[in-house]
Amino acid sequence: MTTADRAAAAFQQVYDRVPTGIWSAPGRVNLIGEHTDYNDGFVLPFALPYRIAVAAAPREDGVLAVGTLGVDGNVQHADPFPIADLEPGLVSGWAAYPSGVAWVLRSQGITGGADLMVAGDVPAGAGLSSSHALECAVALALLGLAGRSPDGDEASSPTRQEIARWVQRSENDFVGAPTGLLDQTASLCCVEAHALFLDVRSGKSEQVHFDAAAEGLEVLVVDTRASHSHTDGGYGARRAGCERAAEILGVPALRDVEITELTETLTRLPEDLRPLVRHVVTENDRVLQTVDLLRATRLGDIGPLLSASHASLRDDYRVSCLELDIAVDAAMAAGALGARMVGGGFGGSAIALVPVDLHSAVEKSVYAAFAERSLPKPRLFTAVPSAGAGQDR
Ligand code: GAF
Repeated sequence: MTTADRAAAAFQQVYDRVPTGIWSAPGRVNLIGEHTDYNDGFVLPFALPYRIAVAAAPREDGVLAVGTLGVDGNVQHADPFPIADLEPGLVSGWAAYPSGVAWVLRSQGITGGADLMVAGDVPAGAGLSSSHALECAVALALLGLAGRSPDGDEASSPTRQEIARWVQRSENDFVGAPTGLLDQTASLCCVEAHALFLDVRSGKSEQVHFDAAAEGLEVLVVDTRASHSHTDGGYGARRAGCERAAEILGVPALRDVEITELTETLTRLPEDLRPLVRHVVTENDRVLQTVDLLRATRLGDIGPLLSASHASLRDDYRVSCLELDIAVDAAMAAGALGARMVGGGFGGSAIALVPVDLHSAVEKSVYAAFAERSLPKPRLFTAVPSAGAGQDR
């Protein structure tokens, strides 16, 4: 049964009617370009084959009702809430994500109530963007019910990038996580067999062909099972540090710091901000180098850039953790061409670029490294660039 089928079946059981439609959105991994999005920089994510599906039908009373189907087959219900009354701070926990989307869409004139049923298989809390997949699927469902799906012909049809910005606002202002645009854009705009090269400042993007298997390689994801959150202080502190540095340097964002002038630029900053700036500037450059290699069908050569990204996130940006470092080191020791943590950090997942014939060796090495330290067994899977969000039926 697909996630869409599971959402539809649970919808029918709980609401005793057939859903009007089913929309779904994927989680993502970011090949490279971490903590660059809120600095107006470059990112290069691709969508995972794991998705969150939302079965939906309109209601006449302006109320948003949301149920979510757990792995145990039980449905958890959020308290039904009138959309007109939604305000930041009134809804907490997982229900804040769908509610925040309804709240932001209300400001776009979408005020109709809805029954929603959520089902999915994006690993939660793994730094693979399950919450953004949920938000994007809910956004498409509410827009679809209102006849304003993206890619439509009507003037009122929003673009996918517009929807990504609305979802970001719901996350920043309603959920209270000061995240950038990477994850929503990845979930909404990625396409199969490609990575999405996005210039966050201009919104310009390019679908870069990405076929690891054709080069005898794979992207192995290691979900360390170390939990993380972007609503506690660590993520916000890094972001605030970047904004402070940009202000001191008199530039709109760290994107504007030239790598050729980095050494001199750093001397104009207080010591605590220098590593943050060094990470952002060098990471943007690594994204550009990676894109050039992918365009030249030289995926096998991006390994050192991935590993340099990890070192920079670990030593300069200081958002890695023991489990992520262990995963990266164990993968490299067994022959991975490059490896790095992905997402915001402090837990979550790492990726490794692995020659297919070394898959088992890398897997064994990672499992052994975790077992040696008595850490919970990580979850490993091969990530294949998959389709972005859309209507299933
Ligand atoms: C998290 C955030 F949600 C993204 O916006 C991005 O900043 C990422 O961390 C780090 O690159 O996933």
